[in-house]
Amino acid sequence: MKHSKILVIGACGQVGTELVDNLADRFGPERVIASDIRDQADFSVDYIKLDVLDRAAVKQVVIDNNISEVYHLAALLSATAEKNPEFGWKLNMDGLFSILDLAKEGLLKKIFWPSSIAVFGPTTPRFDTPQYTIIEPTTVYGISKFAGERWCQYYHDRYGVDVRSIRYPGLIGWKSLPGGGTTDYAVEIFHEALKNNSYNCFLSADTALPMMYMSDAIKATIDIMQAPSDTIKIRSSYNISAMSFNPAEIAHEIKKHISDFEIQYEPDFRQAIANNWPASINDQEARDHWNWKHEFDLRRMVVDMIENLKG
Ligand code: AKB
Repeated sequence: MKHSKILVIGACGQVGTELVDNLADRFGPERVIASDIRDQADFSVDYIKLDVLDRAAVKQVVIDNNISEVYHLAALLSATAEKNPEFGWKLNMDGLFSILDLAKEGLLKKIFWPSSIAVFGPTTPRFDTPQYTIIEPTTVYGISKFAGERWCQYYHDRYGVDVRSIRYPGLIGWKSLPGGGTTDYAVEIFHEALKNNSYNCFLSADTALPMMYMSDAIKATIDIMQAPSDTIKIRSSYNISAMSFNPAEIAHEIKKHISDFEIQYEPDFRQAIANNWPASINDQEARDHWNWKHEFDLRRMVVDMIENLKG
């Protein structure tokens, strides 16, 4: 019998590039297909150009390739969506419906779709933010993620769709650059520190945000998809957490390795976005339900980032 395949949509992004390699290592490259809006991309697995808003094309790819699982990562992140709210809403919502509806039709067995800490807003408790709390997002990205969470829960409850989701914090990795997020400074800072010994940060020194090293985020993503269905008790999206730090704290940690590193602060429009997000997250439900556990804290993450970026 031919094995069904896994499709990653939005594979060229920060999470996708690492997720594809991990899925290929775990399940075999012949079982993974990467897709994105670009004409071409360099993956160790088959690549298909695909616009998630083209429903007919997505359906054809799913049928032609015997796809049973989709990781749907294509989205405009917080900073980019603020610059183009209409398209941010369209891509983030219509893209999700395109995949949820294929599962509703019975063409997909399982879906992963990421939500974000951006669902939280100024009325949410800022520290140790619980799974269940006040949720009043203020960005287009946050509103789309919160609406998406409710639709995931609805499609699960009403149509039995096996959709699984986590609220990503800021993600830090060395294999690819992020694009369009408010937490991107925590990746840029390493590149600039190694190239110029200096970084001009677009958030203020004391802006603490929840963060996670990419290897932990990939582990959480694959773990939640591999967990037995009855352990996934939340079908909107799970809080997950690893560390929390502000720009001054990460700069201090980097200085231990690059002693002449200097940081300056020049907050821009992204400061207002970060001000409304939690500083730290409580993820007890994810830990209890499907055994989520992080490995990297700030110190270990900085060592690993610098080692790998130095090459
Ligand atoms: C962003 O900054 O927009 C993202 C996120 C927290 O979802 N990294």
